[in-house]
Amino acid sequence: MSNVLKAGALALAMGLCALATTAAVSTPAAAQAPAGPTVKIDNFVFGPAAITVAVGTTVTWINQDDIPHTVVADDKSFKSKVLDTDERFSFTFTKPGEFGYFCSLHPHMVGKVIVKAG
Ligand SMILES: [Cu+2]
Repeated sequence: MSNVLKAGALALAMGLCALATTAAVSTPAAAQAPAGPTVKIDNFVFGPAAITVAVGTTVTWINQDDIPHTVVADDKSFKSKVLDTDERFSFTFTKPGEFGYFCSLHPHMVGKVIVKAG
């Protein structure tokens, strides 16, 4: 449980960092930093490839690549539209477990969200 809390605090700190960083850049897409943890998509890679969150956490994927990608759960429990550069997809994980996902345009791109009970 303390690891989850630490992860939450780290994500919050990272979010504040991102907010401070993007504040100077007045692009509309960067104007609103997501509240929860983020997974960045860049150079055909989900980063971090695996993320651990508490039940109830909303994870936001941000496509920072210059080509389109998607975020699709292995079990199809979530599925984004095609995300162009700087577009985002968010999903709230309400059940514990390990949720693998991939990019349907480039199926070799895979990641995982590990959801821990609170
Ligand atoms: Cu892709």
